[in-house]
Amino acid sequence: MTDPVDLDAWKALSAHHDEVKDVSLRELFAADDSRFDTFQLTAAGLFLDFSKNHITTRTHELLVSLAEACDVPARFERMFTGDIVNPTEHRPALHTALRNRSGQPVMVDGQDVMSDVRAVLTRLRTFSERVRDGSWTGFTGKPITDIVNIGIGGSDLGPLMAVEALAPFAHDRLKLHFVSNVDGSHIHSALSKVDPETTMFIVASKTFTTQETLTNAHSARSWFLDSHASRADISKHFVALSTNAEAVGEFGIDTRNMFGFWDWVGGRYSLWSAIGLPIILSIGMDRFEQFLQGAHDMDMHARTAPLKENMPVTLALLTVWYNNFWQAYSHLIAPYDQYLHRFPAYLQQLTMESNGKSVHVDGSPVQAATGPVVWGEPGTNGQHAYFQLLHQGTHLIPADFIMALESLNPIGIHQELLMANCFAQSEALMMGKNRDELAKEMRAAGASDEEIERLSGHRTFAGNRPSNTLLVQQMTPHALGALIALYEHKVFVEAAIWDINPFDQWGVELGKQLAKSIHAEIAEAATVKTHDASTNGLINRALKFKNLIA
Ligand code: G6Q
Repeated sequence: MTDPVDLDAWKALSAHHDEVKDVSLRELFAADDSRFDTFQLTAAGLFLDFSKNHITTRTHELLVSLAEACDVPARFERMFTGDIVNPTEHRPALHTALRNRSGQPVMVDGQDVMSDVRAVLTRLRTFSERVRDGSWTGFTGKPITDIVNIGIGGSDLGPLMAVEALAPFAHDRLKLHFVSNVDGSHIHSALSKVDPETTMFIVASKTFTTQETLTNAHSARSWFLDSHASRADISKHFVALSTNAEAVGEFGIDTRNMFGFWDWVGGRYSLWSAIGLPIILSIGMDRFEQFLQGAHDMDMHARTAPLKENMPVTLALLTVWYNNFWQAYSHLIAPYDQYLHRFPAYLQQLTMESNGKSVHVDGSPVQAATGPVVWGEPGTNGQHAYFQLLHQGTHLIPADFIMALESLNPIGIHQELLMANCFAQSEALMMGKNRDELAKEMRAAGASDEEIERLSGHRTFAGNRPSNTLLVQQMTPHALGALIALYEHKVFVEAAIWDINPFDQWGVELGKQLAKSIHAEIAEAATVKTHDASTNGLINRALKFKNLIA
């Protein structure tokens, strides 16, 4: 494989960067009245304004040439049609099949996987309707009121984020709780809020071997059995979402209470599968199907729209542009929507676990920087905290602003203010405030020339900070599905350009392995000498603190 940096398209972008890097966003807007119309896209109900970026039509063309040179359309086809796009685990990545609403087959090893997908959805519908309508009862005959999802990583972040994002559509009896951390405080805090007679536990684990999840699940089971419930009652209160029926059975969950998925569903891409059960219980199967439809509509767009008009491709190319040509290694996600408060955390896993790689698909080292650091918090809160660094700090941090135009809780002028803040921030980041503007403003407020001079360095803003703005009419299940799929495909396209595998996560495994061996040493409670001096010192200090060694 040719490293992307050796491609002519990459070199052309490098030369182009030298030409345009000193042209400001203000100048680009001043020179072109139609910039907003030129740099906008619509797909699956989402609107993207990408005009506030350091690009010209030439930049856009060169970026699209890079996507062509990296075979993005062919790579999309390989993923959509079940090719082994995750070669280190010998797997396809077919989250798109989970939301395939086209009626077309998706073949894996000569078998259409769609009938299995539909069968699980049908079982999930029947089960969730019983829990929602109260006909599924606990061991004392009462309807379920609380659902505790026990899972971590991909088996937690996606469902948690979506349940929160779609809170206005939530069932009015069922309360959802999520426990992920092995820190006992997490399960303790969930259990202190619920009643064993009316609580259902979902143990969500693809592998059903994850230490944190199994530890929390065992503690939940003990808590349940410590009430006046019997072992036979477990089947009314515990369900499993997993690919590992054997381990589910060994844990003591009736496999009739297990909803399966397949190894071609990656953890961080699994909220469309049975792992989405908390979402289904919260919003109901009909709305979950709208959520799948939103993602499918974005899939169709990603797969068929020309590269220049393709929304995930455009967002990915902009990330490559900043990451590799502007050395901007951090990317802010700022949802102006309180219900999307876990969306940045969810995207952090999606992007950083997928594209935090240093080798190409063939194992050779990459020459260019790969995935940036992704982070964020909902606006407007961020404006009163970290936005200072974006406006006046020394780092260039591209941002994505996400805004639903219509509030699901319209109260007074709240939505207008939220919107005003969203648009004001991207404008302020881009336009900044120069010395003349500041002087005019300060003079009008009665400041002397001396004072203006003294404060001008502190109170001027260089501006020229790029951003994208994504608008949606309302954050419905359909819109959320489209939004998540947009970012999934963006991550995929970035990986295609860098020629890395976005579907494995070997980095996660190392920590898991070491934690296992250190846990064995802590449990043995003898002085440890097997690690480096720092790790030995920390373990031994902890053992001394617990009076387990002298
Ligand atoms: C996601 C990762 C990882 C995984 C968790 C939980 O893509 O693989 O975050 O989801 O480690 O794994 P289990 O679902 O197997 O418990």
